[in-house]
Amino acid sequence: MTMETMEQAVAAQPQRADWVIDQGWEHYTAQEHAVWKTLFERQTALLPERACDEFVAGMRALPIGADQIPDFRALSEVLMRHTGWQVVAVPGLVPDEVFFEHLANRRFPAGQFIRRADQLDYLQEPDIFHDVFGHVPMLMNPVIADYIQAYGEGGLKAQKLGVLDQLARVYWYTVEFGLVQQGDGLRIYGAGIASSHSESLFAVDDPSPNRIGFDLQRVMRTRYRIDDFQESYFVIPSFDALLDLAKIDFAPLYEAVRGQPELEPGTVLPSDRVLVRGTGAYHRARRGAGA
Ligand code: HBI
Ligand code: FE
Repeated sequence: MTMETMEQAVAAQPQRADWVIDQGWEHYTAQEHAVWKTLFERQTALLPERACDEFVAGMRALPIGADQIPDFRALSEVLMRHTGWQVVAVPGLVPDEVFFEHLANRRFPAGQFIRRADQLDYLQEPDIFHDVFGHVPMLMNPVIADYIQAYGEGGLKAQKLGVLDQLARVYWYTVEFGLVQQGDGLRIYGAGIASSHSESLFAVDDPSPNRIGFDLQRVMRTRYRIDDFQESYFVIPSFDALLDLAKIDFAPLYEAVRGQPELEPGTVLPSDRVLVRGTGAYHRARRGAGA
């Protein structure tokens, strides 16, 4: 999320400094549970051939099903046993430092609300479907569990150094929009893809986007789109790559990246390890239409 969207989104005053609210599970309406069911069934039909094995395994082991919006108490109980994480409810986007503080302490702040039935495909703030369906299954994996905690710690440091944009890109192109090489092809592990029907199809099956081998400094320089599908996805060879990333001291890298130009989302460099060179057709058509 950009700083601009953040400032608009977090205008309301929270009751608590950590922004945590009660999920109030008992108060979800039948219509809200029905929206969850629609989204859940649509994504579940799509993901077996597209999501990575870890995502599918995490989903199976959690109390997440079609019929009801999940209860954070039940999710946290299972997560705590596996990887020491909890899910806490927040109203929507929270300020960066609040977000990082939660992650650094292995608490995942999840939107309490669910999108309306007429907004199934697009919304600006992370709701319970994005956060729980997209993120929580991956938190069952020990490598991702440590990586996201490290991001929280790294975020607190990056804020002090004034290099949050660079770090946020790493989060964006891994936790939110990451692809992983697995068996016979490229699979989804990023929550922004896994929780989106249209982007799951686009990221895996469409000839338009680039799929480029993940390179940390390259990603730190690459801007991203928050309002449309990504033009490039970055591919890790396996989750061991994230294990290594979680241990890296980013401070010298921020220095190295500072002197280099920023890259537009669709740029392909001669030095890139290109797995799939996209046609770019989708975004070219969008720009042609004045978007
Ligand atoms: N708050 N609830 C919520 N979810 C996010 O993903 C989130 C946030 N606040 C800040 C934020 N993300 C990003 O801007 C940081 O990762 C940089
Ligand atoms: Fe997210």
